[in-house]
Amino acid sequence: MKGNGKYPDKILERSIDPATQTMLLQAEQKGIPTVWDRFEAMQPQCGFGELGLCCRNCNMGPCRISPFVGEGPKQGVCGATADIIVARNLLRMIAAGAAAHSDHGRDIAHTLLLTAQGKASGYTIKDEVKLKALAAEYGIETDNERPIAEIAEEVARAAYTQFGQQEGSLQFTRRAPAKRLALWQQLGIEPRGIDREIVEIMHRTHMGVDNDPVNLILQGLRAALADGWGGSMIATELSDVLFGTPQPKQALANLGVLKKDEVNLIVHGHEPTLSEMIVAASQDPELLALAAKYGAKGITVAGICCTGNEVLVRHGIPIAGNFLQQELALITGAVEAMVVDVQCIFPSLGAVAGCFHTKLISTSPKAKFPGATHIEFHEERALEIAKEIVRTAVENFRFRKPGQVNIPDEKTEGMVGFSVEAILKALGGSLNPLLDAVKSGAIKGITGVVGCNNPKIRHDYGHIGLVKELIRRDILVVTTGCNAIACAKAGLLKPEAAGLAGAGLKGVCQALGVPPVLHMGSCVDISRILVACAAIANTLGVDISDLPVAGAAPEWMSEKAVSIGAYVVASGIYTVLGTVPPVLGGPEVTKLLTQGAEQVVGAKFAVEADPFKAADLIEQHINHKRVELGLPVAELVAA
Ligand code: SF4
Ligand code: MSK
Repeated sequence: MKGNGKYPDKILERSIDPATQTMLLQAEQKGIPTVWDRFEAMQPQCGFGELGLCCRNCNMGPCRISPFVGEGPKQGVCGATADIIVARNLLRMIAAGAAAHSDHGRDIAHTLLLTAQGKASGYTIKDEVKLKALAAEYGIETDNERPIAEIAEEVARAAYTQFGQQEGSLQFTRRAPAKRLALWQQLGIEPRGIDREIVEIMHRTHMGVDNDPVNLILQGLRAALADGWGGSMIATELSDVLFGTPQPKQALANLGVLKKDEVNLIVHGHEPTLSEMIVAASQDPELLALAAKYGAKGITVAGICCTGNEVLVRHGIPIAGNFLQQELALITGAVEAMVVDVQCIFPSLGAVAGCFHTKLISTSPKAKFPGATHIEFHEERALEIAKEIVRTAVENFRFRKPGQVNIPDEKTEGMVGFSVEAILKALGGSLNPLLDAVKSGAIKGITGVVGCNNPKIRHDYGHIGLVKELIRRDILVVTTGCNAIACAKAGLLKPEAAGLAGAGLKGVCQALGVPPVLHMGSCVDISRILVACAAIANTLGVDISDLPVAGAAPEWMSEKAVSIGAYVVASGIYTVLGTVPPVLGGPEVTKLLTQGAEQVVGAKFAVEADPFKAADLIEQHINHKRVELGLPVAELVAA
């Protein structure tokens, strides 16, 4: 690729996002290495690792299996084959991903419990209707006479039990269509308790335990289901109860949301408990007065990654960027504090912050970082701690060096906050208008496009290429996580983006006044997509695997994404990945995931890095499902 006069090829090849390009140039000029430089320095990456063929599960190893025909060892020291090693490694990724989401869910249950007991500071129950609906699901008395706090305490305890449960089933799996549930039971993959399934993965993948790749993968699906229909769903539902169920609102996205003349505080990570309080504290008159004293016109809170998505969809707090922009946000020189909780936070941030006046503030006892100041967060003193953090940022404003400040101009407006409840409201209270549009072919199908960024793929190119191509083909897109942020930056969350959609989808969006890409929230909010699919399948009296729907993660990188992919496929949804998971060294495992799974759970994985070819795969799949449902099928739209 030729440079464009403004940026050299190297920068243009790294990202399609203009704000990111501006900051990459800044990084280079300032001599600050970023994730892309480290990725380049890491080349060539370990071929054994890429194929999933190395094992360190015991100290007879490390072992690595040669992928070459006739050459090198074909078994580990214990006799483990390539497929056994690949399956075990994949399962451990699922365990870590499911643990991360679920521990997040547990923390939200903890906050709800403390709130109900009057022990948490600053939190209230924001959605009593949802609380009562959840209580009813758990079989908890919701009599009108019953104090809300009492119901909330029982719901929090009921959610807690889902983690340590040893037998029985997870309550929210009851939301799945009866056919799906029966299939999980028949396959022996219905999750019993969230922690139990994760622990069982760690047991089974210990040296000398489960050495059947198929049996291993089935346990991976069970733990992943415990994430999607358990830990993640608990996180979403209880967050809605505590912080409010998202409703459509306008918000801004990209690094241009940072303000030259205000205190800028970035919240980054995944959990909404602290970021909610930071938002409240940033409006404190005393802190605003302090900011004014130091010459700042106000306090801007902006998000990165999913902690950002949580406050974006609930409060319209601007989002500064997605995963690969976290270092670049600091390189603007305009950030007084970056406050991090858990997940997706680069250990490099402290060093980058150290090049500026920026304070990196870690807050979770579970996640400390080099170069960070640790201000530990506890719900019991949430507002007080949030104020201390905001005060730290405000106090730091006077140390900002104006000569170092370079905020890119780009910020794009979009509509966010499409919870299932909000979608239903937009549809007039019933799924029927959506189903009618799907039945007529105006909307061919629905695809959830989610997941991270990954320097293996040009930043945002995989996301935006695929989403634009899908809406052009009349496929409605629902999105979460870093894809949602990419779409916001690219203007795809504006109702006017309907102009980029095919005629059918455009008509539906214009009639409803919604964009063709619906931002449903953070990574744990992929559980909202499961709930929507279950509701559609239940309304039509079919299984989720019968629906003209698909999933995609064009730039995924995290272990959480592996768990997500596994629960989405186990829920019956065909899923296309943009980066290759480390499984290709195991032919049996690869075949199972990309072919055999279809016969087992009614869905499978595909891997396609080219977003246009990925759109072809998805459209073909959706058309196939439409034929099976007896719905009209239009000709394939060429890429
Ligand atoms: Fe090697 Fe087997 Fe030990 Fe893995 S479990 S390190 S393959 S001996
Ligand atoms: S933040 S898990 S990089 S989507 Fe949820 Fe983005 Fe992936 Fe983290």
